[in-house]
Amino acid sequence: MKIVVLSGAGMSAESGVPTFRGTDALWNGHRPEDVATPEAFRRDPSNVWEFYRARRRNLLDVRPNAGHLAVAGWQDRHDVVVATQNVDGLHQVAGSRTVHELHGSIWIARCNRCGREREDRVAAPADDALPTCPCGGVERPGVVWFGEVLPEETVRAAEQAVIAADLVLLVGSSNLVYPAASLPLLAISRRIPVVEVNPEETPFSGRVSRHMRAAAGEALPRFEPESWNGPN
Ligand code: BJW
Ligand code: ZN
Repeated sequence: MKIVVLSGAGMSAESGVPTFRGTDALWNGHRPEDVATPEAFRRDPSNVWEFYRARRRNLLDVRPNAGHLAVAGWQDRHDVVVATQNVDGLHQVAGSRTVHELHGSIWIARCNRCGREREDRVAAPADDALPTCPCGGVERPGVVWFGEVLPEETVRAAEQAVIAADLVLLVGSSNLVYPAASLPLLAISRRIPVVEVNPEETPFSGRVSRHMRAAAGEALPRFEPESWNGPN
């Protein structure tokens, strides 16, 4: 069976990673326009790095949860592709082999001048200085901010996986941010079954084949893709 898992911040919530929207969420303490836009980085790169370094520090202590592990476990029996909006890398740590990171990775630093990318698995350099590239440019977190284009190849690969899927799981996203939210719509428009796992309603809850109102770490280990046989 070809399964595509479309995941958002709720997938990692039970690992202790804050979501973006809702109580105690990231966008309550920080305005996205101050920390997650190219303009914010141009204005105050240190402030933006401080936000991402704090998140990196939190992530260094974090492990995949039962939801990530369930998804990785399905690979024994199924062809599983993950397309995630998350930048935390937890699907890969859990063992998922095909992961398309639609919004990039918090563990990548990219030069703002020449575009060189490097893996950067530290919370902060010793002196808290801005990281720089050998070319002299300032590096930025390798994530996709508001107003930026998503990596084209990654989006194309995710779309192709969705089109070919027998079953799509939509896990832990508010489905408010585009173009990532176009992926479940693509599945719905092709009449591919979509199972949503989210304790809350989203704009797509009324349009999916089944809405499991539960946390990812509870619902996914119980979910057996092979016994999916239509809405109930
Ligand atoms: C659980 C749970 C548990 C809790 N188990 N579930 C149309 C109108 C207006 C604006 C736009 C539009 N179309 C596009 C835009 C612009 C914008 C956008 O979409 N804005 C909307 C907010 C309106 N999009 C963009 O700017 C994108 N780029 C773009 O469109 O480029 C085109 C372009 C064209 C021409 C010129 C230039 C550009 C880029 C968007 C990038 C988003 N980036 C961020 C930050 C990434 C880096 C980082 O991590 O810091 O990505 S924003 C933030 O939101 C992050 C997330 O990936 C993303 C989505 O959030 P997600 O994952 O859905 O999390 P939450 O918190 O919203 O929801 C959590 C859910 O989990 C909830 O439903 C809970 O109930 C649930 N949950 N616990 C299961 N245990
Ligand atoms: Zn450079």
